[in-house]
Amino acid sequence: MKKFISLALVAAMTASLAACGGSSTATTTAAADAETEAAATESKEAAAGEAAMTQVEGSAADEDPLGSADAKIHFKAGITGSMSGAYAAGLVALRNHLEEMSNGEMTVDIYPSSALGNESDMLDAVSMGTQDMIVTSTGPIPAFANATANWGVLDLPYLFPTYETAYEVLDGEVGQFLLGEFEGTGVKALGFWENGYRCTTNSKKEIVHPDDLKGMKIRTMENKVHMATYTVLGATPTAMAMGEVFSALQQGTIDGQENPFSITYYANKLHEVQPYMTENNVFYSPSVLAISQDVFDGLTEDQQKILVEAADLAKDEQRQIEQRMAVQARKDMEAYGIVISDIDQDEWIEATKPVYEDSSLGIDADLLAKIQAVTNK
Ligand code: EAX
Repeated sequence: MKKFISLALVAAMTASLAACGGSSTATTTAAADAETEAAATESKEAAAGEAAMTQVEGSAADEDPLGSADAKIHFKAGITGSMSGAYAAGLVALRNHLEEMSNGEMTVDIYPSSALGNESDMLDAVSMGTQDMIVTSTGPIPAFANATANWGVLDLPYLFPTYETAYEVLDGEVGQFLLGEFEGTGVKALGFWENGYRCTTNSKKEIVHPDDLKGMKIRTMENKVHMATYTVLGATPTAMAMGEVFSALQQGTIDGQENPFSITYYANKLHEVQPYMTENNVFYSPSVLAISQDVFDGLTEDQQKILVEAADLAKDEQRQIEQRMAVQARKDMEAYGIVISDIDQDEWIEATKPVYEDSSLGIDADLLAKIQAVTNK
């Protein structure tokens, strides 16, 4: 049984000690002892191979996937990760805003763990109106429609040096232009959420330098920019749907994969089959919350306004939750016994530069220039 020690619990213990009015020193010491004790228990459990998957503030791990049964409108939303991941957390945040702002009229029913299929299939289902909502990575988007082919620019390695530059681009002119590219595809993109900084995991050895990847079969998303990147790094990229990754790693048909800490650990528990992780942050990867255009058009103007506003509120919360998960996942994974390697990022940036010269990827030079005008400021 996975032991959950909620950070909120430790914070509450600290707060209640402080509220007892004890002397500040005594309170601080007692609170610190409580926190140390909790951390010690956590790491003992984790070291015993039973990861204490520490829930972060905003986690949806204990939430019901289905929204309020009393709601009149249920948006059926598909994701590949479990309820413990940052996508589910964002959808629960969206649900809470929707139920409150619509007086319970609208809600979100979450279908996690690829229950509705892989991201490419779910995107098609949303465009056909057989699925209401999706939170997807950018993985399948460049190949989804002619109009969205230029999304590949967002998948370039080491494009966004910080979260802040990513948000400035995604919430600004370039991001809004790309969201608009879905116009006429049957999908309405409601905003950029967060997938995270994607790192490499594997079952064989520590990866510190790009050369260490030589000959390794690394699962990537079905995304040509990501595949080109792992090719120039010397690996053999193997495109595969997320739902198949855990068993492929377990059977050894692939040596590794690449995903943010939050997706690797919280959403898919890949730490159970991946003893090595490298914090190389090769891609900052956005995700997208999208709704079927037909479903959106079927809402009243007020309902549409509420949905757009709720999605924007949930966007900021989801990004913060993803970042909290990224930090906590590294701590939990190290406590579990995963070997996590840090790298010299300049070495990796240099090694992936040829991807920017690969004309077969069809990267839109103007869009790239606009992005780099922000990121190189
Ligand atoms: O969008 O497929 C992937 O690696 C994605 O990061 C995952 O499905 C979440």
